[in-house]
Amino acid sequence: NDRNDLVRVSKRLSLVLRHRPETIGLTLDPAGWVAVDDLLAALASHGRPLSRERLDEVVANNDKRRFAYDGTGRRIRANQGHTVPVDLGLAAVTPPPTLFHGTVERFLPAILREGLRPMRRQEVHLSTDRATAVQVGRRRGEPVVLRVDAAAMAAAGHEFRVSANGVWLTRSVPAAYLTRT
Ligand code: HQG
Repeated sequence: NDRNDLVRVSKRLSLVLRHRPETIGLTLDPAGWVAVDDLLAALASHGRPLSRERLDEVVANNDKRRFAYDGTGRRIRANQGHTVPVDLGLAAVTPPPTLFHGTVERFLPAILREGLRPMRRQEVHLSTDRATAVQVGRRRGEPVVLRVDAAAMAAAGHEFRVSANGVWLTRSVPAAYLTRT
């Protein structure tokens, strides 16, 4: 059905705009942008044709607003979640005092030892609300939610950025700032 197709296209876009642009012969610019014309041509030449109208629908209706056009509508990028190195050009901002991270029990020993690390991604992903963290953790099993003392981190000089779709990003979270909830 249509919803499943939107999800399928969103996953394909996540793959090429966050992780493996080379699989369809694309290169992202340093800020993660790619020309929409190039994206559509690359998808078509790799057997995954997508119309501009359908792309518009995916961008507009995506549950997490994962993708954004630039001001001209000629370029597109993923709002967050990259594994390829990109500089999104987001300004460092003061975070809310508390942020949350959703994970699972099996990662806790390592996390409490070495803190939250970005792993394959460029940054650690945090949310302002607990419910989102529960959802994020649930992707991997029974969710465990960690509270991040963002106020103390900011006071200690850690930088925070917020993506266009409201995900809070930071390079790492030392274990001292984490509490299991
Ligand atoms: C864990 C999805 C061991 C971390 C979601 C997580 C999010 C450690 C996993 C976004 C660790 C990395 C990101 C350490 C962290 N030792 N494990 N020191 N530090 N971990 O997918 O936050 O749908 O890269 O807890 O909704 O789960 O794709 O990060 O379990 O917003 O748009 O290592 O991805 O968004 O996993 O998810 P991920 P995440 P999208």
